[in-house]
Amino acid sequence: MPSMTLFYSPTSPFVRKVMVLLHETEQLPKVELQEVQLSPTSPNAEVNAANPAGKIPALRLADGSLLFDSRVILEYLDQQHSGQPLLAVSSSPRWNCLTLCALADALLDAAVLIRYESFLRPADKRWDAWLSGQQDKIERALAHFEQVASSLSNSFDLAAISLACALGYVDLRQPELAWRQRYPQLAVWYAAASQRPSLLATQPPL
Ligand code: GSF
Repeated sequence: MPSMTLFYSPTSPFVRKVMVLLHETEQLPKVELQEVQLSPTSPNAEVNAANPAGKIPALRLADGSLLFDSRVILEYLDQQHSGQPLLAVSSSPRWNCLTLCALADALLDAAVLIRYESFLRPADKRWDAWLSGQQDKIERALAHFEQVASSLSNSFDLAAISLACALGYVDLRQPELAWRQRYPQLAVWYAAASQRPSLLATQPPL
């Protein structure tokens, strides 16, 4: 019997992070999915009531309290299972993991903003310099992950979940980016990571 409700969309990369963690930690039965459609220009009233930022994911707990955003939800759910924690407890690996999580989320923020600017905004109002500024953030983040690819934790931790979901979203929305040619070590890491059952089960619909 599910005790929590997740505001959900199958194409949201931030929601996907939560779904991957639920798979990895065998907590899927605890969560009921409430599918919503939303964008900054067509908000969802229920999501606005759950999260004043009007964004998903948001998680309603059994006592009615609400958690957002995705990083908070990941940390909460990581404390609700008895397996190996996906966020290191000791200080140096912990801060390293959280910093990589933040960079993967920054990459995703830029990719989502580009999606809104190019898909939602009327073509005659598009701002090319702003779009290329966001694209540069994606490129710098990919270059950083290429540098650290060989030291990415062998265990599939919160940083790995965030990075894999970010790369999956780049492939979905910018298939022409061809990042694998420029970042070969990252490509090798992602090729292996994306075969995990948790990632295969949460692939966004095309
Ligand atoms: C970002 C969530 C987000 O942008 C988090 O949860 O980590 N920092 C937040 N969610 C998008 C959907 S998506 O593209 O994953 C969202 O809810 N957008 C609606 C809006 O009004 O921006």
